[in-house]
Amino acid sequence: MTTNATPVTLLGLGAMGSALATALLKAGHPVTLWNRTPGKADHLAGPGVTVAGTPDDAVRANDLIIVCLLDHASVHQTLDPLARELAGRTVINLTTTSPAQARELAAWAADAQITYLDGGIMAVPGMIGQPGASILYSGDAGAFEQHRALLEQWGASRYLGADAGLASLYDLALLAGMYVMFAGFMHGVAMVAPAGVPARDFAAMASPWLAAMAGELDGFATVIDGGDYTVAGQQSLDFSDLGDIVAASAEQGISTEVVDMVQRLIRRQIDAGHGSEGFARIVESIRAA
Ligand code: FVH
Repeated sequence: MTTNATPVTLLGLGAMGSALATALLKAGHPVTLWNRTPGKADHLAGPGVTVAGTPDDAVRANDLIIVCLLDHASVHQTLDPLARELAGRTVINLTTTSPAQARELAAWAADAQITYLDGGIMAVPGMIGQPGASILYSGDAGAFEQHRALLEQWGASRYLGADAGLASLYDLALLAGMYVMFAGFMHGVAMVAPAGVPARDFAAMASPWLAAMAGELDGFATVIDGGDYTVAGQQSLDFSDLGDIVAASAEQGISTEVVDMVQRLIRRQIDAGHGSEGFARIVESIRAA
């Protein structure tokens, strides 16, 4: 075990908190653990582990406090009574919150003289400490730099700026992309199911197809940032009309909600006279709520 590794307090030993603690222990960091329900640290017992009976004891043990609880409300319920003990220490909050909640917590921390860094985890617990895991950070730049080596034990670490809400904003925006893609996949599964196609067979075809199509994102981004949807070489909105997909879905007797949503975004731009422009223009349907 490395003896000069920063000692850390970790509040919250759910699935994610446990994975974070395991990675820190593997890297030689002494950890003090607290969880609301006792017993959740039992599987982590061993050299370098101290289990605190109260959150106060856990916070007093170290200058660096990692928080990974259920939600914003549980973070306040846990930290509010500890404001005095937390003053002068650093809190890195990896609990998923909204950008506004992250900013509110950062303001609360500033009032209490607590250094605050917010994090958005782009991984599931099994990925922590493995290639592919990444965590986004925003808030106090000094805290990020000071603890960067420790943060890298969990996954690739990226600092997005002093606005504490940024990590959450990017986190939720990336998750939005993921969930809509997953919904598109589920739509495809439902569409071929009446033809007797098992979801597993469809997934084997959809996975490389969607991976190849992800290569289009860069081109869309270039058009959007350039602000000119008439640039040559793009697939037009008229060509992208999802009428056939909607009709085929209805013929299969399934819900058309997923494709209707995309079709509405396309139609709004066509109806406004932009049918010959590129597909990326649907971002304007989304921007104008
Ligand atoms: N698990 C995942 O895949 C995702 C990946 C992306 C990031 N999320 C976020 O991480 C936060 C923690 O998630 P988790 O997976 O560890 O969640 P649980 O296993 O449900 O553990 C929740 C812990 O929170 C404690 N807790 C809940 N309410 C309170 C409260 N009022 N006061 C104090 N602690 C509270 C709970 O304690 P207990 O129920 O064992 O007593 C767990 O330690 C989360 O924001 C994800 O969105 C994970």
